[in-house]
This record gives sequence, structure tokens and C-alpha cells, in this order.
Amino acid sequence: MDCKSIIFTLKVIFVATERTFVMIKPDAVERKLVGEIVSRFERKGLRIVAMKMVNMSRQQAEELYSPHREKPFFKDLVNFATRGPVIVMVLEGDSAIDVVRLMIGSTDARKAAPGTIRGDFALDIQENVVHASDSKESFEREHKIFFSPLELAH
Ligand code: FUP
Repeated sequence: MDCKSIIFTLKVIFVATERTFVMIKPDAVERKLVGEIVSRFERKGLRIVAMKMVNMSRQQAEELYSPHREKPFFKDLVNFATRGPVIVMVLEGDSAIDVVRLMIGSTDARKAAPGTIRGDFALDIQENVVHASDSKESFEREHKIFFSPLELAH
């Protein structure tokens, strides 16, 4: 086996390449932060596997936020998510789910660390600029709301 093949085999064994679903929310689109946010993910080394702008339907928003269906803020959250276009994307990279969660920061943007996306661009618990999957199971459920298998790059 040559050196390249050995490195490739080791990568397959040890590097946890995974995918995550990310949404740039209506507040960030309105504030023209799309380029800044996408650029941060690219500069980090994550690969864009799919990306598009959509006007989310209420049904899609209710499905995306279904774990919060019983929460008092659910209706407000669905109203917010559907008030304007969003950017949905699938990003790929080593430990992408955890890496992106670290990059976006705490849900409550007032408590999000400076240097994180929410920490730098938001001051609210709901209008917090960006959403990202918090587990493999969430990724599987969330990305299928917006993308068909054919829309994901190889
Ligand atoms: P996160 O995964 O960081 O987006 O946070 P959660 O899954 O806990 O919450 C999902 C969304 O619910 C948040 F992005 C904002 C919204 N939310 C509220 O509007 N009010 C709350 O008190 C908590 C969350």
C-alpha cells in the first residue's frame, strides 16, 4: 500500500466526518448577515454539501421545531421562522455537529460567548440568527424537511 492509500485508510478509520443541518434565520437574512455567517463556516474548513434560500411553510417550521411543540413559545417561534426567507444548508466535516454548535454559541444570545455567531450578532433568545442540529438524530430529521437526497452533493 502506498503512502496516500495509508493516509486515506487512517482518515476513514479515525476521522469522524459527519454532516449537520444549519439554518440562517429570518433576522439574519433581513440584517444581511448571510455572507458573514457562511464565510465563518467555510473558513473553519466545513464543506457546503447543500444550500438554498426558502420561504418556510408553517408546516415545515412546525416540523423543524416539533420537539418544542408543548412549550409556551412554540407559536411565537413558528411565526418568527416563517416571517421571511431563510437559508438552509448541510455542512460536512470532522465532528461537524459539535463544531458547529460550538461556533454558534448558547441559545440565549445574551449569554453566548463573544467570538461565537450568536455572541457576536444577537441579543435575544428567539431572534438568535442561526439554528444548527444538536445530534445525529436531529440532523437526520431536520435536513429531510428541506432537502431531497438528490440535492446533497457527493
Ligand atoms: P438551540 O438548539 O440552541 O437553537 O436551542 P433550543 O433547541 O433549546 O431552542 C430552539 C429555539 O427555540 C431557539 F433557537 C429559540 C427558541 N426559544 C425561544 O424562543 N424561547 C425560549 O425560551 C427558548 C428557546
